[in-house]
Amino acid sequence: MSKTVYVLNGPNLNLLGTREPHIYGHSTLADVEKLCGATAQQHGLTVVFRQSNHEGQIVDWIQEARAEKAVGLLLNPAGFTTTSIAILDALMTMEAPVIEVHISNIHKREEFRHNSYVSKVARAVICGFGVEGYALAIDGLARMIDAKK
Ligand code: DHK
Repeated sequence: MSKTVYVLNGPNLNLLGTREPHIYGHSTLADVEKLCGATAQQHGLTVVFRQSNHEGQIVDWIQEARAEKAVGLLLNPAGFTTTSIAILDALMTMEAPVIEVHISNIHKREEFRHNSYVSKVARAVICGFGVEGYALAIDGLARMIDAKK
């Protein structure tokens, strides 16, 4: 059985570390990848970690996660959170749990960030913990899939 977790990151997250650090912190995306890898390893899981600024690319990777029978999918949809029906439709095809991650607390921010399409299909949502949210999401996912055994 696959033990792979896909961690997908949307637009502008390639700029982590230099992008509005008062909101998103000082860790880079490479730091987040390391954090995810180390956290997943504690649970005997491996991570496929990707980032794209392009909506269709993210849809392709969600389809890949499904085809590869990933045990879970973490998605920080970033700017596509409140706009992308295509990403929502792709997520609706996933049988494995989808966890929505945001670095910042989107509900404390501008109203246009609040209405997430991804939340309509996500099994769980983590926001406001900074990049630590990725590690918390992997821990939570590991418990979720363990409980099913
Ligand atoms: C990241 C973004 O790029 C924004 O578009 C979202 C999210 C918030 C985050 O907190 O990780 O509104």
